[in-house]
Amino acid sequence: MDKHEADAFVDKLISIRPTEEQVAWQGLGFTAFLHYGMNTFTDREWGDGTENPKFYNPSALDTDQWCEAMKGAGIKACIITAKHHDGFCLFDTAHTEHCVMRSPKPADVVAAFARSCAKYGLKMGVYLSPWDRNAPSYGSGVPYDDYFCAQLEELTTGYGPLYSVWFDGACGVGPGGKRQEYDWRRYHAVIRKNQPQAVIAICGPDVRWIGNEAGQTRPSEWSVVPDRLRRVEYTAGLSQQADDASFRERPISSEDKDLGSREFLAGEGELCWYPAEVDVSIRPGWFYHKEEDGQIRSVENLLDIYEKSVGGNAVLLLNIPPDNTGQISPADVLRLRELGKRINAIFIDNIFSGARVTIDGAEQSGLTEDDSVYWTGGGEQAEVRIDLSNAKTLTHIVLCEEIRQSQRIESFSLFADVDGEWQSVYQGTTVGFKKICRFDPVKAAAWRINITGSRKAPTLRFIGGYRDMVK
Ligand code: FUL
Repeated sequence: MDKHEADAFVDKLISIRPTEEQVAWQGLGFTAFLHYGMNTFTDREWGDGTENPKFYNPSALDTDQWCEAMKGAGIKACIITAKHHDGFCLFDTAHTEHCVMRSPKPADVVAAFARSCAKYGLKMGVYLSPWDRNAPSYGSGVPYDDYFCAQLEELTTGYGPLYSVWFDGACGVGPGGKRQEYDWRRYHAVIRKNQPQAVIAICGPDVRWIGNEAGQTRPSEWSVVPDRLRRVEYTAGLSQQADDASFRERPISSEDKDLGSREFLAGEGELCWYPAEVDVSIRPGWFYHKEEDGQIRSVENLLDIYEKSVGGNAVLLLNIPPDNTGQISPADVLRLRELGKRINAIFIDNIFSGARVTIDGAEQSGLTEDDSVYWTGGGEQAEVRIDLSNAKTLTHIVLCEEIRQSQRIESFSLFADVDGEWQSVYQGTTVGFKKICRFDPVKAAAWRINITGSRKAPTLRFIGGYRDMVK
């Protein structure tokens, strides 16, 4: 690429921007997944669809309790499995008898959950598994699409505003060995029509699956990626045969370490804004199993996942499975509360608030406050200086770009003035919506952020400095 081409290429990269729905979704940061349904009562992860609705029998269902537990961790939104692969519906659907209304506890769980979410100020989303091992029409093409869309219609019109509709990539074989060719275009259209503010996640155009279920985020997580990633499930759904060339593009493996560097994107055609979501369970399984009561992730492990996902230009979708009483078990509730306290204790007080901030020598105001003010640089590099009135110990620095202007920062370094010497404390690559940098405690009155590489002109919307008192 000559200079002219390289310039045009960078212009193309920064012309890729999020929709307002994607910006709102990204701002939620910490969200939850609730895997609950027939598997909770059969002690399985994947039901086969032959389960008797009578098996569903919670003794003390309490969706308020779910919300209280989530609030305890600082969670802002949550997605419920309205129907998992076994086809059993947690809502009062007119389209199948394989649902909660035929159980010994005939109450619409999605409706109860929607009321609780509204009461507790949580945004609600739904997971509706396209793969349905119970529906007789599964694998028959249009009749199943009709069925699936009718259920989507119910969910998107009957339960108030949704922030996300989550389509699982797990596509399996239905009754009689039949496979369904999903009509994604049609499914998406139902959501756009009834819930235009909702994002469509995973097998959808708005939110990208991170590529693993272990809670890992790439060290450099880009939201500007090849458009073909977005069409993967789409193409697979529309394709006739599994060995179709476009179908082979389908897996986004965890080996895909680089999805957005300049070098990687140079060989790509169309690009899109497709931000990442990290889905991970607080326990080994997605559903509750009593024998996993002793295997709840530790607070430190959850904090690490939180810092790397929410602070790694992604959204965290932490799964917390209610148990077979219909409540989140006391041990998980406690862990969520501990996690919430731990996060709060670090991030409650921005030590940079009110400090003198200069960028390339010019004073800047507003960047240490969480408001809409943002700064745009004049070149690819910049030096930010933060001067405190006296030396303070920090363990974390948070940086945020203004993603409405795309994602631009490619590399940066943090320094602290320790006894008159600039000491390097952290080296990073991407920033995006939010970057949390953690380092060993350093005491200093002056701090420096050097943006060493960016796509044309970097932006900064927020700079925070924090201290973890536990360290
Ligand atoms: C997977 C499913 O097969 C699991 O059961 C779970 O729902 C997870 C979030 O997605 O594809």
